[in-house]
Amino acid sequence: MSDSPRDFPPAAERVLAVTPTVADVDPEETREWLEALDAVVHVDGKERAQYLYDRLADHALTRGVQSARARITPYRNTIALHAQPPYPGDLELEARLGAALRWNALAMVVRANTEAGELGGHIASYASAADLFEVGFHHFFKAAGHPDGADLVYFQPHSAPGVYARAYLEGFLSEERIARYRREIGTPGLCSYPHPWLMPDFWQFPTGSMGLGPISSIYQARFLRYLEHRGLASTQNRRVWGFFGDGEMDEPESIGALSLAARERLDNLTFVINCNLQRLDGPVRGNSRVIDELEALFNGAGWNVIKVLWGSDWDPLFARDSGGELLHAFAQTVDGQFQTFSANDGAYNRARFFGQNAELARLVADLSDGDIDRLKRGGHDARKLHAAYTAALAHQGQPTVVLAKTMKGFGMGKAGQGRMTTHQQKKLDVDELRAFRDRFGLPLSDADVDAVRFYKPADDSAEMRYLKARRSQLGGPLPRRRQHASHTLAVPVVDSFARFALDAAGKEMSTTMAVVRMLGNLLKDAALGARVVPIVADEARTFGMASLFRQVGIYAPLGQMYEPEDSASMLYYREEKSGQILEEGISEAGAISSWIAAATSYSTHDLPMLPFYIYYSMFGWQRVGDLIWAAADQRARGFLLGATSGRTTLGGEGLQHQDGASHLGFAGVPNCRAYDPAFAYEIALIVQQGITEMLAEQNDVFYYLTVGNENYAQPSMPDGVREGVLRGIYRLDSQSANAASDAVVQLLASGAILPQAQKAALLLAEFGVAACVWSVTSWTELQRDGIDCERRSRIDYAKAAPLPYVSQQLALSRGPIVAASDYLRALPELIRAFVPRPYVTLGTDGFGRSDTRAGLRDFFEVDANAIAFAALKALADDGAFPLAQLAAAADRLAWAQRDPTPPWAR
Ligand SMILES: Cc1ncc(C[n+]2csc(CCOP(=O)(O)OP(=O)(O)O)c2C)c(N)n1
Repeated sequence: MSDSPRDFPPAAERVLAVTPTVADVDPEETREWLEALDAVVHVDGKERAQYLYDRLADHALTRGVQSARARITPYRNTIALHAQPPYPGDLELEARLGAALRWNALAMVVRANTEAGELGGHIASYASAADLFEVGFHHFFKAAGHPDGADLVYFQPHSAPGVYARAYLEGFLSEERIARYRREIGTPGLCSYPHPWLMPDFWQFPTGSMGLGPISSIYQARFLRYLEHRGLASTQNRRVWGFFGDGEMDEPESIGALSLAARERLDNLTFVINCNLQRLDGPVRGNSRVIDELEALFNGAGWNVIKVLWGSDWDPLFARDSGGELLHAFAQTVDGQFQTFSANDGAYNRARFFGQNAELARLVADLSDGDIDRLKRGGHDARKLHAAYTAALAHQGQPTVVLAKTMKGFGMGKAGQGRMTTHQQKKLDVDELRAFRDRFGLPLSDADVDAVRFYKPADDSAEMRYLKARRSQLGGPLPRRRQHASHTLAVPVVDSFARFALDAAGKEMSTTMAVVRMLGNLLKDAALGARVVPIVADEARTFGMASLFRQVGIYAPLGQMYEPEDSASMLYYREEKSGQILEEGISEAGAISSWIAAATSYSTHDLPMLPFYIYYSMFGWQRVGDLIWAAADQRARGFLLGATSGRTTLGGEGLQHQDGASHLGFAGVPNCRAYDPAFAYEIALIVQQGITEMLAEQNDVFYYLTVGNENYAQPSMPDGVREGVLRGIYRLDSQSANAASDAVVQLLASGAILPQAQKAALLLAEFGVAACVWSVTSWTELQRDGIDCERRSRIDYAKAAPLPYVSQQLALSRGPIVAASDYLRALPELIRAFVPRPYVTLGTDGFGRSDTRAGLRDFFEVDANAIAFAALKALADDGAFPLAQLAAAADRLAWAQRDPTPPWAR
């Protein structure tokens, strides 16, 4: 089959592509039904027609007949012309500013790719989004200086050049700086996409990974409400705006929390979807209409939907179109075709769109081809957008989505408007640049254009004064990011929340129990308690947190509208408007989004909070790794608690539940301090240090702790261990360390495997081997210190090389070193370079499976027997244990008949 254009189906057949019905077997009958409806509209009016239509739809349902189109309104603007408020701005000045912004954004990308080689960047996305942003900047987005407080705006990431262009006109970014778009090393430049880590005084929200912006913004809007309902901040007049792509809406994260936004009635939230109908490779929905699909989706989720499809110059056409020909023609046009219309000129559109029948042709008979070419889509018309945003602000009880139809590469002419490849376009030739200048009436000479010079109108020009006046009216420039909270919080002493852990005296307890108890105590702290945000994803009972339900309540914006089944119980399921726990249901992505909102509250609300999100470590880690990365970019401060962690500590749950890798993932997150503590007092010290670092010192770090659900004896805190606990390693017991014997071994272990190492030490004593046990609280912190020392030794090569902390500690000991954890071997391997003597690592490589803890530890070879045997073998290799005795040891330690296939191959 040929793929030439003439093989595409004619318009009449294309109807079927967007109308999900079977073929029309009786067109005459169809026409009669449609005419009957037309007659009702004509004679009795729309209201009556609506009534009949709804009755018919209800009746149809009783016969099992459904309509897939029930949630789709006609393909025109939701706000009728007569309902459109007068435009409050100066359209002429805004157009001039818009032209300057478009030019500078384009120039930034073109220069980055001509002067500095292939740095990448996007022109076409901002070309489509410019008016969506600018109407917001001129008339809606409130900044920090506004009496209502600041709005929070999530910008479409690949439209970042437009936001930089504005900051350039506002004087925040210098010309030198914008000339360094996508060049961040050395002299300050600009990051590709919004990254708070790299531009901490500017960007607030990292949106570069598609889908994270939508879900984060929903939970941000919810967090605004949470603060309000808990009496912590007044946020009722603040708004969250999210600008996202229509292609981006395919991401599960984009749509996964839509119903939450509706359920919680987040009318402080507005999404503006840039429906330029294209994504990176091609049309978002070539064979149907993405706007219809999104309308149905958002409607179904309970949102208020406002469509902005056609610009003001279409109004007279609609007014003349008494027969509904335009809507009929739109109904027959799929997005792939709309894209082709936008890539072609007025003559083409007259022939191919308006030329479909005489009535349509008549509608544009008095327009020139140039006029037809200039007919705008709604997303490029400030008046239409203003009307939509105004309606969104006025709408109560639901979040609003504005579906704004735009053209990708708008104004790029033949160089890119509506072209399949426009997303990736980074360069324009001289003719194309000049055409762009002419299209937007920019006052640039040919020489300016040829040199792609940036353009800034004079400071005292009318448009610049307008730009500044509008922003000053709205409270100042935006985006701007607060780097530190204006106040710090008093850090509680460890005793106040963890006395029980310091003096555990051998009491059996799991580390999960310990941390939950500390959390309960911190919630009672006079200074800090109200700022603690416990977050769970439907696992509170698993982690023994049910007591917190009663203690601080579960946040529920509508309160508790039912009598809970367990109301008679002490620990009943208490939901309330001012509840403190964020119970997110089964949505790890939602829960981490809440955590991000709380963990960045010091910046977005100048209100430091202390979130603890406790979750199944496997699901939190594997599922939402990208959101954790975004949290790190955003300089989140808070605690992530990976509970039921480890591959052998979570018994029966099996392969999909057992986490053996999360610590390796966090090793790659530069501002995360990750710990695998074994004892309750270790947790107490780490939590206290975390609070100090994040809330008092205001360092942009967050803490990850793995905790387990295995009960074992918790010792009281020995003296002098604080530094070691925090830096990553300390010696637990030294009773046998100084033994005169040659057979001395060092056993390093973390978390739930530490008690196994302690048992191994006892086993080794049977063989005359002195074993010294070390608790490794953080392999990753040790490695960071090690690589830092190693690097410093190369920088200050003339000086004595600094010794990594782990090397210092182990230097005083003797014998081979055996390390074990409940994670992959790669975790203890992180420190191999800094371990002074022979080093053997044990870990849980492979798929988990269901069994008892003992069975699993035997299988993965991280139990006391395996550790003890590894120690004996290492000693034998060193000549410190007789080789001949290994066979007897293997028998004693159940090592004699191991399966030759390793666990990771089974
Ligand atoms: C998770 C993720 N996947 C892929 C990309 C690469 N990417 C960047 S922009 C883009 C297309 C965006 O299309 P759309 O959302 O429609 O925005 P438009 O530029 O058309 O306005 C893609 C695939 C990304 N940034 N994030």
